[in-house]
Parts: sequence; C-alpha cells; structure tokens
Amino acid sequence: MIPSRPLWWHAVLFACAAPFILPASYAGDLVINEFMADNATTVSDPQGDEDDWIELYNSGSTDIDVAGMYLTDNLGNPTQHLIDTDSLIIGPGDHLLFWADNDTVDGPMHLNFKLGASGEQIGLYGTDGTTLIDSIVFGQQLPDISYGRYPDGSNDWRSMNIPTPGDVNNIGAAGSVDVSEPSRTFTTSLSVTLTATNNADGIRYTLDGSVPTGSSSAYGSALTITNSTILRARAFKSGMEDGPVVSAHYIQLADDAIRTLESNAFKDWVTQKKDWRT
Ligand SMILES: [Ca+2]
Ligand SMILES: [Ca+2]
Ligand SMILES: [Ca+2]
Repeated sequence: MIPSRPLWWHAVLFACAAPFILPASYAGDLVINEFMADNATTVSDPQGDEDDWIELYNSGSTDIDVAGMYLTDNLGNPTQHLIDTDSLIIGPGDHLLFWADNDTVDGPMHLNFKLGASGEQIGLYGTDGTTLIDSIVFGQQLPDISYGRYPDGSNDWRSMNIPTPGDVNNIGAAGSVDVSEPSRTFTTSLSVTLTATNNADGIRYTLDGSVPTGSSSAYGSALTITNSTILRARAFKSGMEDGPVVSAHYIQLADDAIRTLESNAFKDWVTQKKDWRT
C-alpha cells in the first residue's frame, strides 16, 4: 500500500517530473520520417506480414526514449496508441520502425491501428499525451511507394520509389547518359546523339562546360557540333536526384592543321622506313 502524502508532495513530484515529459531539446529532433500505407511486397514484419509501417528518426545529438509516448492515426485522439514499454531508445541519427498492423499482441513495436491508403493522419505525442511532437496529414498512397522526408528530418516530404524502412531515406538518382561520340578531334562538324540508359524522364545538356541544371537545354535530337566544345549532359527524373554528369571534349582542327599533321606523319613514316633500311 502506498503511504499517503501531503498535497505539496504531489506538487513537488509534478514540478520535478514535468520538465522530463518532453525536454525542449526534443523539439524538431524527433520526427515521423517515413511511412508506408500500402505495403504489398516491400517488407515483412517479424511475423511474416506485409504490414504498414511508420519510421521515426532522431536528428539530434542525444538519445531519445520514446517509451510512454503516443502514436495515433487520428489527431483528434492523441492517445490512440501508448508505446507501452519501459525503455525504447532512438540514438542520435538512428531510425526506429513501428508496424501499423493492429497486432499489439506481437509486442511494443506493433501499433493498435493501420494506415489508410486513401489518406489519413499520423501524430506523435509526448508522454503527457497532449504535446504534439510531429504529425503528417497525407493523401492517397500507392502500393509499395513510401512517403518520407528527404533528406532525413527535413521539411521536404516526397513519394519514394525506394522505400527505406528503418534506414536512411533515399530517393535514388536518374541513370547515366550514353554519348555517341567520345572526346575527339574533328574538322568540319560532328553529329552527337545522347541516350539515357535508364530511370530518366529526359536529358539536359550544356555546351559551355557548365554543369547541367533543370534550366539547361532539353535534349531532343542529334546535336551538330561545329566548334571546339565541351559537352556535358545528365539525365533527370521526377522525384529523383539528377543523374551523373557525363562530359566529352570535341576539338576542332583547321584543315591546314590537319594537312600539317598528315604531312609530318608522312615524313616520320618515310624517316622510319629509311632507318629500317639502313
Ligand atoms: Ca503484423
Ligand atoms: Ca487507420
Ligand atoms: Ca527510411
């Protein structure tokens, strides 16, 4: 039996405990980082079910104990699911995965709700059950495409073709570009075609040596090079990082320079022949 305490004792307890409910340093450090509301084949939980999942991320520099915090799929009901365990630490830079499967008998990593693929809410609340730590309201979700922050912890949410449950968010990159003509010399003109290898909506290029950006020229048909040029190109794809930059240097030689080169080469050849005969 708990001995009775005077009222002031409870006040002291509350005053001591309150600062630890949600230290100010948590603000912004602990986030909902990624989730999937329509997991068809991406990942299975330990019980072998392709269940929906929610990833938390600690962007701060100290451990965060999420035991006693709350997760919900209804911001009107912050205490929907208590993370019911003694201690559940997310270290600095670490990710923690919860299964939104309504299978709470499987342990504290399983939540008492599922995510609706047609759109829903996710809220993370502090141990007081009222302090909102992070939330996301989302629309229609597609099978095996997650929705997450990129990079980790940022305010930029996007659909992710490469889901990373429990790991660093990664949106992938567009593929490379094949250039039909390698770096070379030419005299009058050169026709160069660009082909994206994979993962591309298109190609952008420059002819002045600068790195291609989203505002560079869009490649349509073969380029005709008529001057010494540094060609740089890269593929791009919506929702992904731009692909690697490929470069080719084309050096135009004047006709008389070619004749001089050919003439010198001929003289060298004759000299070598002569040397060989002697
Ligand atoms: Ca499950
Ligand atoms: Ca739900
Ligand atoms: Ca992730």
